[in-house]
Amino acid sequence: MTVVDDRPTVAKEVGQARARKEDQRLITGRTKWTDNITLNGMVHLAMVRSPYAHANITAINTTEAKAAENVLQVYTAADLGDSQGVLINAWAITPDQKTPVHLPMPGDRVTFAGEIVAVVVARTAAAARDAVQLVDVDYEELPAALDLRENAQDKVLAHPDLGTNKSAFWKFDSEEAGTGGNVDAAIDKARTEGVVIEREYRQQRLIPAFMEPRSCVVDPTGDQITMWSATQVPHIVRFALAATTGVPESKIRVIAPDVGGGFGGKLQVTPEEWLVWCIARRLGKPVKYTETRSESLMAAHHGRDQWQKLTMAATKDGILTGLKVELLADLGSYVAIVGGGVPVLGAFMFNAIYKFPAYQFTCQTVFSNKAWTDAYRGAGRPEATFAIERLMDELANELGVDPFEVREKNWIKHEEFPFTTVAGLEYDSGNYEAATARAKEMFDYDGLRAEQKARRASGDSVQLGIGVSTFTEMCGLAPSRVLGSLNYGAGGWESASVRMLATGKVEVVTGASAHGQGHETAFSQIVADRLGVPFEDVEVLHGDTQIAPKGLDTYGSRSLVVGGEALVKATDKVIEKAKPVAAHLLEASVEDIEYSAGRFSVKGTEQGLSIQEIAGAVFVAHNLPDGMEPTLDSDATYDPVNFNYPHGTHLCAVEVDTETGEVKMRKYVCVDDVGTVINPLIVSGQIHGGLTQGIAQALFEEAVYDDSGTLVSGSFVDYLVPTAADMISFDIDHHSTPSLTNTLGTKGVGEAGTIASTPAVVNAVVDAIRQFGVDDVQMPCTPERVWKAIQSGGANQSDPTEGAAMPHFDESEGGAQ
Ligand code: MCN
Repeated sequence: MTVVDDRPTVAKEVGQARARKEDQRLITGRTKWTDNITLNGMVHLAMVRSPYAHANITAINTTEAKAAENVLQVYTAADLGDSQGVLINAWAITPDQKTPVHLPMPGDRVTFAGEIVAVVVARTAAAARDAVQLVDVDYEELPAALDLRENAQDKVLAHPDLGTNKSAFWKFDSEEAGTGGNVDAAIDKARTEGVVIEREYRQQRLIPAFMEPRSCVVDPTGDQITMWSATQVPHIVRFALAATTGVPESKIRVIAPDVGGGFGGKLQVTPEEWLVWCIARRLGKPVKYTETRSESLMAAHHGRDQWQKLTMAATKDGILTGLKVELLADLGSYVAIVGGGVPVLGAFMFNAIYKFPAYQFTCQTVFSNKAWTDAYRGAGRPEATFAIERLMDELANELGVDPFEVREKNWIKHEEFPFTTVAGLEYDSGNYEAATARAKEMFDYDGLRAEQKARRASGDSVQLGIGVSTFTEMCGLAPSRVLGSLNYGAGGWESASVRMLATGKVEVVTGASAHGQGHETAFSQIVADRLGVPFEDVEVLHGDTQIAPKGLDTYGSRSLVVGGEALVKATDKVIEKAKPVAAHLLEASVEDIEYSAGRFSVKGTEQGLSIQEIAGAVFVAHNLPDGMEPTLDSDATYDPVNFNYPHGTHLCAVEVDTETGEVKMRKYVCVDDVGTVINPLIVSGQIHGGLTQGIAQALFEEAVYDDSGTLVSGSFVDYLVPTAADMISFDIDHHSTPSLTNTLGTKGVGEAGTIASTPAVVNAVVDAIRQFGVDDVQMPCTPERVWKAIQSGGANQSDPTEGAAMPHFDESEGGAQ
């Protein structure tokens, strides 16, 4: 664990609720989204996509489409051959993971409805789209693998040539890892002497549903090939293009202009980007493609989609003794860039804030004929948090105690930090007691429990439910060494540059790539404080591999804790560089120079110079110390020593109409610990957005395929992204225990709200109707599901969908690690 720097800074900016610099242009639309980019001679692409989930392509007739007005060309896989590129998988979770070759456009067989089979090139986007209808594709339909639990038993094969749907089997066992005891022994003991809670939960498939559809422009006509893309990961896109095509990185410029949201859904190097790149180079012209909303929903990657089998052991007093997790995770039809690793991220979070003495996690990843899955806000951690927080409520119910009682008995006490968990992580700081006390007070926990009791007693048709979630998460991806030990194909560092300009203004370059998070504002606040310059004088540049050549982009709530720390280090180097100049100009020795809040002064005197004065002196270079280079800029690349662990207590009250099954949110309170808050306005915004997405999983959203593998929730009419009208006003507060692993003491916030809120809401729904014998309602808790659960007295609640029971797996089934 590293140590907090003690450099004196005067925090004028950090902690201020500054309105976001970037919002003026974002909110008024005075910016260039990728789709607004128009270049001379630019042509447009539209994709012909498979209507079938699984089919052989027997013939493609492009004659009519090619003859259509304004159509220039139609390409199939046969036309493009190897030049179409190949999608990369950057995370083989086991050495023998089955990873089918993933072409942007397969020539022989389609494996999900929405896969690209041909590309139309036309003078206008409208002409390209119209001509898509004229491409005649003959398919021979094949049986489609659509049920996760059946797929795990190879009933129908998603890729018949693989001979199995099983991609990889991954295991963590505390006894083997030396972090805890034997889980089976703990469960056996609890069966005779204690309590065992066994449940199966389903994490429905979700769609990231970012506001700006994916869009890409490639211009091959300059000295470099320039790609503009609505992506979260310009550096990773550049790497993938360079690594697989042989075009040097210096000849590829990837620009992520303002990007309208991603939520993990834009961390892919996509088939569409590949095809735009390939066709632009082939034609020697700029090419643009922007997807429609339906294409976005069907063909951008999806998230979640797991079955979880959980066995939790405890003593009769409610002390946890063991946890066993068996997961099935649907990969969709390919292993996406980090798709196989998403459930593995969850492996470290099922134990959450609790002191389990024994733990085992196994995961089988499984192919299907659906869109491929990958990171969606939280990536593995919301699934784990949901499971454990639901189980804790079930344990409390079994023991007849308040849900907080079992949590308090088992959580890590604040004086026990740093704490090494049974999953092998070292939590550096936290205070679950304080966050909980504050949340209960804000919620009026006792008052609402009394109301609940009264409503139950009176038999009110509208019942009150109270849900708790005392979550933590690991974020700030991540220490490269740890990622390496998990076989992740990249590092976890981040890079920054700080340049003091002659004018006294500051240019900051970050390798993070914001797509809605407000980095320009928060990063300006950090640098303004450290350099003692006005906030307005700091400009943050990002999202362009030419301007920011080094970076690993934005995901995993890493930008502040990793990128922000790189920024701190680069800023400190600038200060160190300025010190000898100050000493020289003030005719003092370097040892006598003190720095505080933008001013260098001679100890014990009034003499001093501001950093802007020094920047001016360095620029003119008339009077510098011998050998001093005349620049006041610096770079830093930072690799963290640990993840960081935000946590919080979330409390939700819902009203359930027992006659209609309708669930209404009544109150939502959360107290989060994200360490030092740089910008409270941004943090609140992140939590509000995060909560909305987590609540959406609990109550509204689900990607539904029909029996033939067609996505029926293929528009925003069917895929229910909540609007502001569906939400209530959230009451949020912070309790801060600074992280010990970075200078600023910060912890990430980008995913916290999503991770915490889903179980809080479902716990509340179950709490409201438990009196009818219900102990689970499958997500999303629609009125129909809630009503049916009440009517059936809880029968079949865990599994209202048809399909096989969840099978058991072990090492022998899927391959070794
Ligand atoms: N912040 C702060 N104080 C803290 C923690 C964070 O002021 N203690 C600020 C940061 O400076 C940054 C913002 O909060 O401006 C989010 O920071 P961080 O937690 O580092 O997350 P990232 O910037 O790395 O963003 C990624 C994260 C993820 S993983 C998803 S998914 C997500 C999210 O951010 N997708 C988003 N928030 C989103 N917000 C928008 N508008 N759009 C998305 O697609």
